[in-house]
Amino acid sequence: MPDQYTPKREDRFTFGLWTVGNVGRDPFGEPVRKPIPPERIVQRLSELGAYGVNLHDNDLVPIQATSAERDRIVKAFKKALADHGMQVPMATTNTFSHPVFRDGGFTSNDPKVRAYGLQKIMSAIDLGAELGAKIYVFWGGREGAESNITKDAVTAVKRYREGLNFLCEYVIDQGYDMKFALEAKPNEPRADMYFATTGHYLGFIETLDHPEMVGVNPEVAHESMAGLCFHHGVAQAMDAGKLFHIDLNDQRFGRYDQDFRFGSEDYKGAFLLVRLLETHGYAGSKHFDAHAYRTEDEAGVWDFALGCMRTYNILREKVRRFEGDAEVQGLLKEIHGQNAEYEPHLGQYSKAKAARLKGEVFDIEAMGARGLGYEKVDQLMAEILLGVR
Ligand code: GCO
Ligand code: MN
Ligand code: MN
Repeated sequence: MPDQYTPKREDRFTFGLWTVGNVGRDPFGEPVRKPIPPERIVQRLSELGAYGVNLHDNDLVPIQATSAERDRIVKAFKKALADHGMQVPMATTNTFSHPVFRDGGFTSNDPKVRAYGLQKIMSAIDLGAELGAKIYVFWGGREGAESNITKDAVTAVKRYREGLNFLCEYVIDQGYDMKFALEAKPNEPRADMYFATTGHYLGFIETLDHPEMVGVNPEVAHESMAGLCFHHGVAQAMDAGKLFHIDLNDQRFGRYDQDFRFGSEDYKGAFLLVRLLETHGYAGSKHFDAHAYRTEDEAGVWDFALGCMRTYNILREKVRRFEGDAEVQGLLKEIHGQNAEYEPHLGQYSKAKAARLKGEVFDIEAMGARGLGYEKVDQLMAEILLGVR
């Protein structure tokens, strides 16, 4: 039965073919589900209210396909997209599964591998452009090391930059309307990956030839694996104008990449993330890079997909309730409006301001003795989230 949380196209929810298509293989066990054909994924996600699907080149076209096979597969896929009103807002390249990439694509010590990597990515970018993707994600799954004696880490960064600069020029040369989004992960599958966090990438982007074409694609699980606060990483990317895309999922703290259903673990973190995205006007795809528990069959996969989207919408409704709660708003006003007469002392430097500030007498004992009332507002948030308010 549809209700107010039922996903709609305008919610811009997307899934990767590899996410709902995940067959449940893990290092200890064989697949538990059969691959779902891309056309059925498109149809089922459309029925559930998603906006689009994203893909790696090889989620759709096998790595060794001839160009005739490729064209036939892409044609059938495009027909499914058109039949079911679905978009492909983002595409990416698999530069991690094939043994040739055992030591990375961009950062491999072997220039022949790096050359093949560039060739593969250019073809995948062509595929993405053909399907209408405006965002192109780079997740360097094998760009890292087990032993830092084997690859010079400074050279690795330079090679990554060289590869991205090459591909930015390629996109410009082709006249594609496409931007890049870089996705960080601290480890897995490599012992340590270069650019371990979104913050590493935000610094690196400014060293590229076309920083305006490149942003980030933070993932909940990845920053949590590093023990970091995802919320703060996303906020910094937003402030920099670099939040081009986002990978939503969930994760128990400090574990391997669990890719759980969005909002399945940390309700408070998920609520605050939805509030951040909604109140700061994030307009990109809300992409779920997650997969169903290995306990599930295909029916469970669709329960999982619907669950990701419904939880987002439920949390968005909770955000509305929170923002519309008079007591909460009163407390927030006190918190954010305290000592407002000091605001003019801050901001842009001037000699006069500096002189005035240096002459000001602050009663730091009185200032330091004041409690801030944060317990109360956090509890009100908890009560709204827990459904008793
Ligand atoms: C992972 C990553 C990937 C990427 C995907 C798209 O940990 O496996 O999150 O799922 O997001 O390759 O770039
Ligand atoms: Mn991941
Ligand atoms: Mn991801």
